[in-house]
Amino acid sequence: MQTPSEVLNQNVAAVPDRLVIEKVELRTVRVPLNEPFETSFGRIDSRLIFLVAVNGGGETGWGEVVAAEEPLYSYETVGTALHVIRDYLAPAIMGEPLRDISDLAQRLAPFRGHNMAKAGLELAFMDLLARLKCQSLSHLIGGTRESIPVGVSLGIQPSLDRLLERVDRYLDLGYQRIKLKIKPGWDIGVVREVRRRNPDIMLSVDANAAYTLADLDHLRTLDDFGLLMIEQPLEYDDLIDHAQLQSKLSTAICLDESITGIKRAKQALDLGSCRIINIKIGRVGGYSQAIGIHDLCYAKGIPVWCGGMLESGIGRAHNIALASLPGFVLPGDISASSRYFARDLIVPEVTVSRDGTVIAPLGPGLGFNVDLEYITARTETLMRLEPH
Ligand code: OSB
Ligand code: MG
Repeated sequence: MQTPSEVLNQNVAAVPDRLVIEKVELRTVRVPLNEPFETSFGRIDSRLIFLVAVNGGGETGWGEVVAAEEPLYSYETVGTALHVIRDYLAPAIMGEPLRDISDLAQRLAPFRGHNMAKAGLELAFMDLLARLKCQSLSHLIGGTRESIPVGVSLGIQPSLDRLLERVDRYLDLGYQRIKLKIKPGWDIGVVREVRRRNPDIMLSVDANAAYTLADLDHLRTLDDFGLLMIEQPLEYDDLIDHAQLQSKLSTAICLDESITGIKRAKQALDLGSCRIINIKIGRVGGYSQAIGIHDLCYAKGIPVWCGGMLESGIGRAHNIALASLPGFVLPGDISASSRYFARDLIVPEVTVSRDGTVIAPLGPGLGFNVDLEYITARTETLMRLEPH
């Protein structure tokens, strides 16, 4: 059987003759969140969504840069990504014909880091290719699953009662897994109570790097609660301490922040730093890296799942396509549009069915319509870039 990487190379190798990117449009769009989202590193009330549109071959492809406004989850921000795409990345891919996806990746490779900026362009390019080939993104990358299991990530709440109410609400809606954001002071007691009331649910926690190895004994208490995983307990760029911690915990560690590409994923598995990987297309720099990590884990029997960054429907549609690959065996952080926003940037909005799944659409590209009218109404910055 072909791996998704092989399918991708085969499908995308045949770029329509001389595909030239003629224009790149960058825009930021502010959308309010239905409720504030709080993690160990901060709290936000709205999302400044960064959209990328690329034109070529008479079509437009859409992508999203998932960076936040502040460098808290990652050093990248909306501001750094605007700068890097405008001044370096977009000029490197416009004008000259592109042969295939690896050609695009090669043109971006000389620029170090800035994975979210690179991914935004790659996503838009992949949507463009899929549209030109009249194929869904899921099919283009070798997806095998039409129905994607999903969970919900619940931020730190003002009170335990409020968290318990949210847990009940999302379980009632069908979500297959509940993930609780934790930090020192909002951890053991909260997890104990959620578990006591819901003995059989798939439950996990995400610390967003809020602990150190000095917290070993504290973190070990989490072993009592039958958690599916503990996500990124230690520093954001660490593999070594996580390997030590994993050797002393029975619960699986899942790495998020620390896995920035295929090479880091290999190192993490070799070191024993985790038993599960959260794949986010933005954090790893695009589809090629994301699919490569998937293939590596699939070959080794390591479960992966698709993480989220409170994306608009455009980023979410890409996540849905990615999560249709066979190795995405655990529920992703791919929730319904209504869990985040009163109105999404795509039509129809993403919905979660009673069995806790979302459907990977079959239409060309993203498979959703981009709501340009609403996007335009909420646009704060718009930049049109053309080859010089
Ligand atoms: O660590 O997974 C994370 C949101 C923003 C930044 C980091 C993370 C998250 C989430 C929410 O957990 C996932 C989502 O529902 O999009
Ligand atoms: Mg995380």
